Amino acid sequence: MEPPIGVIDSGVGGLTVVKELLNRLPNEPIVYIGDDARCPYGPRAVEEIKAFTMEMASALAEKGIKMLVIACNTATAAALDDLRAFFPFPIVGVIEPGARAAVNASQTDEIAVLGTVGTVNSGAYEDAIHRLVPKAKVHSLACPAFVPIVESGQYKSEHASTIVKQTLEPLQQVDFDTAILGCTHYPLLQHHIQQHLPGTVRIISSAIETVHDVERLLHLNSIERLETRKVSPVFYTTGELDKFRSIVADWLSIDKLDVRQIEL
Ligand code: I24
Ligand code: DGL
Repeated sequence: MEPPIGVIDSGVGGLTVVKELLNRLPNEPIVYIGDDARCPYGPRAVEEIKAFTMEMASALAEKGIKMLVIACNTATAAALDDLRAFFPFPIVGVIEPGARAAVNASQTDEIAVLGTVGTVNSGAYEDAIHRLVPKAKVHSLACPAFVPIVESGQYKSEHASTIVKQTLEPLQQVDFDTAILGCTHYPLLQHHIQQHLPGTVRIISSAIETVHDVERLLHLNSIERLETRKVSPVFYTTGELDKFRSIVADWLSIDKLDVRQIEL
């Protein structure tokens, strides 16, 4: 068996990236770790997030992977540089691809970034945007109430709409034409977010952009899988197996689910 693409996340949010990978690269084998036992990463200290992310990457490196995708924005912000310096395989984060898509979409070079406290405090999106367009203006907003709303399953509710409206209020004084959903969970709130931003604002979610980068890097390194017989992805969780399995099943609708537990 050839080594798969590894995907790591703080929990189940990274399944949004897996879904896009399965769509665009159906022949690629995938192994995923979700650190459900220690989710969320958003409010944690940088050093802790670095250590947890390194543990997940090491666990996959031991199993053998040809490439790593850090599907979590908070983990990418804290640990991408460290991991790139440490591991020999190519590593893709979710921040650079989202930043690139945003500067391409924006006509005014004024971009809003929504993310967890960890992602916003890191300044990683500002850095990535400024590397591409030095004169861009970046308006970052931490939205700490968003992940709990999604994880409580209320993301479609009127309550969710109210929380989104309140959280986005500081952006009313700000001019921007593009907003980045800088967190795995926010695409589930996209409808509410769009509703409480000016109608002309373009919303960017990074999952699709990230998979473009994966495709490019596979090709560049000549490590694509050429065989077309499908292989089913393998999912590991550090948390409760049954809950994890039901979210994977619900989100990905795969017929043969291989879900296991792992200790880091
Ligand atoms: N969505 C997320 N996390 C959860 C959840 C959810 N519970 C319901 N929904 N729980 O993230 C996190 C806690 N752990 C506990 C241990 O097991 C795993 C989960 C967003 C997922 C994005 C892919 C709502 C829900 C769902 C299925 C699909 C999508 C979704 F049940 F938002
Ligand atoms: N996966 C995280 C992110 O994209 C959100 C959940 C968490 O805080 O761990 O930032």
